[in-house]
Amino acid sequence: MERVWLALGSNLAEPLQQVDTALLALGSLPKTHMVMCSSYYRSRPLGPQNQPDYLNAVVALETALTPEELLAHIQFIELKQGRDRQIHRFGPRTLDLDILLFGTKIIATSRLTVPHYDMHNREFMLYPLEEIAPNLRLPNGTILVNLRRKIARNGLIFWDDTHRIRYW
Ligand code: PH2
Ligand code: MG
Ligand code: MG
Repeated sequence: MERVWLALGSNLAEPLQQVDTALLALGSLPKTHMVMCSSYYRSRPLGPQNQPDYLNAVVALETALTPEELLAHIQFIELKQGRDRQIHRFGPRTLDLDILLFGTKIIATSRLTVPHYDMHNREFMLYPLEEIAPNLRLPNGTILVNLRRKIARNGLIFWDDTHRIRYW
């Protein structure tokens, strides 16, 4: 089993429901267990500014799936939840599931880049990740806390007042 960290994002069609539904789907993947989920955060859009704020969160899973298998499953979950792949790369979406880390693997294929190529620049990935993995190191040895200390703040706040880590 490998410990995997996924980032969740939604800024269309009831983001709270989208992310809750995605958690249920992730929890029922084969050979996979949900471990924990960060609080839900509200973040300003990266990319075009004429789109709603995002709900972002990070989950930890234990899985015996391969990275490619997990990718296929999460893309299917995105599709089931109405993901339109035609829209702009940084445009609005009902659900985005990104693999941040897959154990200590470093993957660079045409379909997968792990660790996530831009996580070190994204407040909405680093803060939720640190909430559930405060002692994490990246595969190259970088300490997560040191990355988080360096990024510019961009107004990240909790989504609502029910913020808490959830454990399964
Ligand atoms: N995802 C994007 C583009 N911009 N902005 C925020 N705040 N959160 C996201 O998850 C996000 C984004 C493309 O995946
Ligand atoms: Mg994505
Ligand atoms: Mg993304």
